[in-house]
Amino acid sequence: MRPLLTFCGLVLVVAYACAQSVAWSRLYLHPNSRGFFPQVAAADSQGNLIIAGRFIHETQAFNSIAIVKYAPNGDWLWTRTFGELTEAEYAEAIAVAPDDSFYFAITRANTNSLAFVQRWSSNGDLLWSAAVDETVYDVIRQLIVRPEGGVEVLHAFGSGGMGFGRLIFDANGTRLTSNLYWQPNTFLANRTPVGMLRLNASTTLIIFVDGEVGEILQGYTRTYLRAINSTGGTVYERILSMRVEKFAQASDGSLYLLGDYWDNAAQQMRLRMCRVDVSNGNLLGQWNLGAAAGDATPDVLAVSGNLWLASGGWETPTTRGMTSVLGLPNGASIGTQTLQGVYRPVAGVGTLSGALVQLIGELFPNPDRWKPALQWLRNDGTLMAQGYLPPLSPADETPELLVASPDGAVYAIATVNQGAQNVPGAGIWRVSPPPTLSGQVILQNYVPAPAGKTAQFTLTGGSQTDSAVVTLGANGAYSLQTGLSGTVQVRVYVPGWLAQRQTLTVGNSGTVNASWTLVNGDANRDNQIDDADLLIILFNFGTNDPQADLNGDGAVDDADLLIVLFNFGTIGD
Ligand SMILES: [Ca+2]
Ligand SMILES: [Ca+2]
Ligand SMILES: [Ca+2]
Ligand SMILES: [Ca+2]
Repeated sequence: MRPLLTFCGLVLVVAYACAQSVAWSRLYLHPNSRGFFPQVAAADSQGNLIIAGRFIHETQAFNSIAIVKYAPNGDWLWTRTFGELTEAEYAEAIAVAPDDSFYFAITRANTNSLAFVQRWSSNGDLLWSAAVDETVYDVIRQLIVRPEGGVEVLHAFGSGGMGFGRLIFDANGTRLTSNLYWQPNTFLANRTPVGMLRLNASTTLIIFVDGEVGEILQGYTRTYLRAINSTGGTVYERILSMRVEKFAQASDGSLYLLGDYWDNAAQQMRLRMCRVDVSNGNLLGQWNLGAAAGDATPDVLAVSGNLWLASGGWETPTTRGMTSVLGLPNGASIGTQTLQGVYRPVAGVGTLSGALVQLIGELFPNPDRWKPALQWLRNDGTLMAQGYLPPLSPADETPELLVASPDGAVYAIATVNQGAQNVPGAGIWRVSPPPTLSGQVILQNYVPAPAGKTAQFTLTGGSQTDSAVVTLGANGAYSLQTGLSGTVQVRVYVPGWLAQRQTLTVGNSGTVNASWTLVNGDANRDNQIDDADLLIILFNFGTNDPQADLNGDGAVDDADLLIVLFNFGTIGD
């Protein structure tokens, strides 16, 4: 086996990432079929996994749909199928409702393609199925569950061109709204929907691409942001100078978009990002991802809080690879990773802890076969864990889907071939998050609330070190996810207090509770309390000097002097 994901160039901070914790893996083979191909997946509120895809009948030519549900412990719960023997069906989109029923979109391909919106119970009962047949071509792109009930549908349709529709179904399958935006009567006649974002109960943002602006053909495709109201009227429309493929909303409500544009100097398609204020469509920022230095494809965009992770595969005349960039809302990068070789970034998700997870495919030689790998990134850019997923087959395992479970784990899904039998199935891996330390950092003799103070954590396990700056919450509460496990020495330091070490036993996942009570009195911040600290208090006595005001009450007085005297001679860890 080749070394794990050889890094070249800059690396996302710590290269000492630990192996990740795979809770279980399964190979789902559809009974009485010649193969199952996973297409969409989602997790419900309990962490159950729902995968849907197409399966090939044993003797009939036209594939149909299978939906499979697994429990978080790996138990197979049920399989359901949908389709006709004389037509081919494809899974297009899935969205889980708060009651763990789910909406599901299917295409039935024929000379007239037909789309279906369906609702299934959490037990796998088909509650209703509504056909959508606007034109010859009908394919649903996206489903969004409406908090007030029902589902919003982004639909691609057309006949000799491509337009889009926004449809709304209520929870019982009645179509309430049909806003159809037909293809333009232009040379390309093409407005292809990319996705939608529900802004509030009455406004939805539609993202679509068009190779023309005002009927003039462009050198590369532009992206349109059109916010529509409840009757389909335009609230605003904006044009972005890139072709968007991926989008994700940040916790501050702004929208990140990842796409490509024609770079004249390089004579290549290069990656570009935008950040947009969705309330009015105004551009908050636009930047190019120059680290993906080649003909690049916008493959992955994931967001945690306001932090973004963007990845793209690229090619130059002499080499190829993939580049990932982790960055801030202003576009500044806090970490870049470039892998040279045949890699494919497949998907990325933010997780419960704030970590970002990326699913990568790597092509292995002799014989050529794809294998999936995962990377876990802390939101400060630290690579906490990475590794290949344990093999389910010696042949191709092509990574397809990545789902964040609400319990903090992720599900990675691949199309797995089985060598001699060559009946593909769905490989499923449940991967537990890296371990978390949590507890309290108690700042002794400190009057103000500790929330907002920062503590410096240094973790050492064997030859590996992980450093992090953690902002304390109410009562000094903290939480820190790390890639280190086993016997880990943890040192916590807050300037003004003495550092303290503890030796902890850290599992491959799960939470370790550990609290610290830090001794006050180190005015000069050299990690010991002695004459020097005493002199600082005495010298500033009667002032409000913040360094000498050890207890933080705004005055340098007897109380601060007593803190030093009481702890005099103490040395930190
Ligand atoms: Ca079929
Ligand atoms: Ca049709
Ligand atoms: Ca000192
Ligand atoms: Ca004081």
